[in-house]
Amino acid sequence: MATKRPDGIKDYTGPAGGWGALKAVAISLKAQQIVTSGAQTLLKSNQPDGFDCPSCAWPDPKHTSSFEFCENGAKAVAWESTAKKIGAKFFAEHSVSDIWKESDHWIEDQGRVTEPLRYNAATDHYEVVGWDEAIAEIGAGLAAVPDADQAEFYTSGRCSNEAAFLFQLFVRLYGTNNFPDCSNMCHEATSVGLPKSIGIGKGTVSLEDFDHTDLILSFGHNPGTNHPRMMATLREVSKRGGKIIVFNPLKERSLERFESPQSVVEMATGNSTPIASTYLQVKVGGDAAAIKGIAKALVALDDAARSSNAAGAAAAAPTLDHDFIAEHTAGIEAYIADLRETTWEAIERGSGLSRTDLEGVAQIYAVSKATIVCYGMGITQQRTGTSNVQQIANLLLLRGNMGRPGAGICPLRGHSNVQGDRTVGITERPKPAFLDRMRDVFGFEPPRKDGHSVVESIAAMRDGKAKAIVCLGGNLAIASSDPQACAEGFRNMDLAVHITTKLNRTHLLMAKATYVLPCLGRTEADEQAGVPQSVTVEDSMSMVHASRGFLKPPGANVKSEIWIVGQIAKATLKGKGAIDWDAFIGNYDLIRDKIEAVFPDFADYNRRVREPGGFHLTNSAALRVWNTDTKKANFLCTPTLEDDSTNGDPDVLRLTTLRAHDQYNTTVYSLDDRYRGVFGRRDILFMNERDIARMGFVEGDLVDIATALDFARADRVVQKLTIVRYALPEGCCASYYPETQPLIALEDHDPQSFTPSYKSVPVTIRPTGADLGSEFAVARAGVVGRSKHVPA
Ligand SMILES: Nc1nc2c(c(=O)[nH]1)N[C@H]1C(S)=C(S)[C@@H](COP(=O)(O)OP(=O)(O)OC[C@H]3O[C@@H](n4cnc5c(=O)[nH]c(N)nc54)[C@H](O)[C@@H]3O)O[C@H]1N2
Ligand SMILES: Nc1nc2c(c(=O)[nH]1)N[C@H]1C(S)=C(S)[C@@H](COP(=O)(O)OP(=O)(O)OC[C@H]3O[C@@H](n4cnc5c(=O)[nH]c(N)nc54)[C@H](O)[C@@H]3O)O[C@H]1N2
Ligand SMILES: [Mo]
Repeated sequence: MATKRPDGIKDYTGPAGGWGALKAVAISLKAQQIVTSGAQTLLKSNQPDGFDCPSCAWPDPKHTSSFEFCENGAKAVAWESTAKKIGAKFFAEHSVSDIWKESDHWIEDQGRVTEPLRYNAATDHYEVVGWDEAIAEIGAGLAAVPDADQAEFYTSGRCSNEAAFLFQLFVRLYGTNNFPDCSNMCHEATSVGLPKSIGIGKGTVSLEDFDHTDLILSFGHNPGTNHPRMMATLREVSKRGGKIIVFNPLKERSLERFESPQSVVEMATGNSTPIASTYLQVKVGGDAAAIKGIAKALVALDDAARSSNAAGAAAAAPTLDHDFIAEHTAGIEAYIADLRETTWEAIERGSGLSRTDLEGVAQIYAVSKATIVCYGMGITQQRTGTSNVQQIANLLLLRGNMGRPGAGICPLRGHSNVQGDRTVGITERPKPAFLDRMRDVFGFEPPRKDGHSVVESIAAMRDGKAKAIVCLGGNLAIASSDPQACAEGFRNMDLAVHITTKLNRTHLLMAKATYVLPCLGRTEADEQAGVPQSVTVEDSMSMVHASRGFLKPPGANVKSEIWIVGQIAKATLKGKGAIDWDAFIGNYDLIRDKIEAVFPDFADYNRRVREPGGFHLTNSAALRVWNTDTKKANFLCTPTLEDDSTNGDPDVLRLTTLRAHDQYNTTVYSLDDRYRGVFGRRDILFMNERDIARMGFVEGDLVDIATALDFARADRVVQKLTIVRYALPEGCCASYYPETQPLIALEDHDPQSFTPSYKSVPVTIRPTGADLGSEFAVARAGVVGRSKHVPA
């Protein structure tokens, strides 16, 4: 049909990458008014003597001599190193209520915050305050909280190992383990699920493994947008004949075809490289069923091989690695029994894929010599996130694909240092052995009680159980589910402190006392006591390396995160713990010495991190050392196959929430989503053509969507979305994060890891009705219309 498509919607038929990517970079540099300095800055990202790109956690290339082009890394760098700044004049001209009325994009796009700010409730303006005054007041405010467990300390994964380590030292001396962290909304299912399976909560592969793999199974990630530097690796694997099997409900352009902006030939001839050899459009939330299907088929192939061998026919190779299973694993019997009991009918219904397709994958897997499974948010942000991750581990263990070259598990981490922050102690459920090390090294008894994750801290804030919050980066109230709970929570606080590069909407939710403290970004030179300092970060593959910015900071009053954390610690603790915070602030090597003292893996930290490319942290599972309860890798079976939140009702669709191509989490660079054919808007509901017709709609209709789940506070609605047809399975739909946040109840999360189920929201759809109104409507002005959820 050649019907006219809605405004701003086009069919995107080209490959990902290519000239479009180069053009997008030029546009970003221009928008941030940094065309020449920006280009020089980009050449320093992810180089041995440069800064770590603040965008994603994909590792640096092996040959760091050449600049690795990345469109979205370039956007992140341009956004941070913008020439735009805000200070006293801006805040005198704009009240907080006025700023609130602007879009999220507008708020961040005003530029870098250059002065410490304190909110004045009488005038409704932020006002510039001196550092000494701000720090003294914050210290007094934190010290006044009656019980340390009534304070929350959030981190977003851009902060360095050094800042994170100092932050957790301060907070544990203060007396709590309340460390809500962006990881709680992201790869928590990995951190909780994998230790039980393989004894470590991280991926086991290194970048070199991709040179030796012949099969990649990719579940629920969109690298062309979120890990663009991974595209070069996938392209190499595809070019040398490796197979890539994709499981994703949406057809994502970059997983189909990629044109490398670094390849002269591809750019000149327009001959792009195919990525997926097989593309399976699994149902939203259907991955566990799909994985079980592959495993079941693999076991059946193994059975067949055995019986043909027993019958004396031509020798058939077993498809399971029986030696590995016997030597290294526990729990195979129960796991296989569960697979045998699981019917194909249930697998097909749960996954939306056919038995034939899944058996086909098993046949390819059965002959692969080395397999890597990569996965992202499509797997973790589910009610079954933890068990999804464990299913992936099971599948790899069946063929011994752990701890040998070219094989392993590869969770694609989010923020550039989210993994490092966890490694150095940002965790609300600390292990006793780590706390013992903290005690021995620093001579104090750290709190032992588990603290709050994101969901638990927002609940505590909403319910009046928390009094103060300090946010080391991020945009917690917008990134979290349930904006209303977040807004109520922040407004309940006696004290809120935000350490940040830019202003965002969380900073506009006023506590009794609220401060915004401006900090340096990765790209900027950080000098302490006249000496340039480096920080360190850990990537998705456990490589730790240094990062040193070189740009001039945006203002004399913009301080390093380490300096700010150290000053708050001094003012709050007043000598408690006898830590020489000034020494740490003056020389980051001294912080690294203490990290090394607490974590022996970091032995010789200061020397090793100065070597180009840094060093690799020991990964026990990669060495086939299993730090689990059984001292083996555990097959863990999950009897439940399907997330049955739609209750079998065909009018309830499963909504997944996505990042657009021009966005970094809650930061929206522009309203385009090029590879999905969306330009200049985000108020979109992607639906399957047949669902559109079956429900009596046509493309372009304006609809409201409501959650079908009945949590304590029902009536969660997002209004005025435009239906756009898209290649995704029937029964599923998709829209953009964070606009859809009002649909997700705080209580709707994976019970094991507390990861919100952002990727599986059961929704009903109806023609747009009367405006329901909500204060959060303004947050998305011109973007999604209005949303409302009513307190019980
Ligand atoms: N440019 C840019 N880079 C980023 C970010 C960014 O926002 N912008 N964010 C960073 C962060 S913090 C993170 S965590 C990562 C996120 O990186 P990704 O994990 O790639 O994140 P998403 O875009 O949320 O979703 C990924 C994919 O999951 C698919 N999906 C949705 N539901 C399901 C499902 O049920 N099953 C399966 N198999 N697939 C599903 C979607 O179609 C989409 O292609 O990227 C990091 N890098
Ligand atoms: N519906 C839905 N919700 C989601 C997701 C989803 O897929 N769907 N994804 C979830 C995921 S994976 C994540 S990780 C979270 C993200 O949650 P957050 O990490 O809290 O959010 P960001 O948008 O990355 O934070 C951006 C802000 O960080 C600040 N910032 C930027 N750079 C720096 C810096 O160098 N230092 C400091 N101190 N501050 C800085 C700026 O103020 C900027 O506005 O969102 C989660 N929420
Ligand atoms: Mo993330």
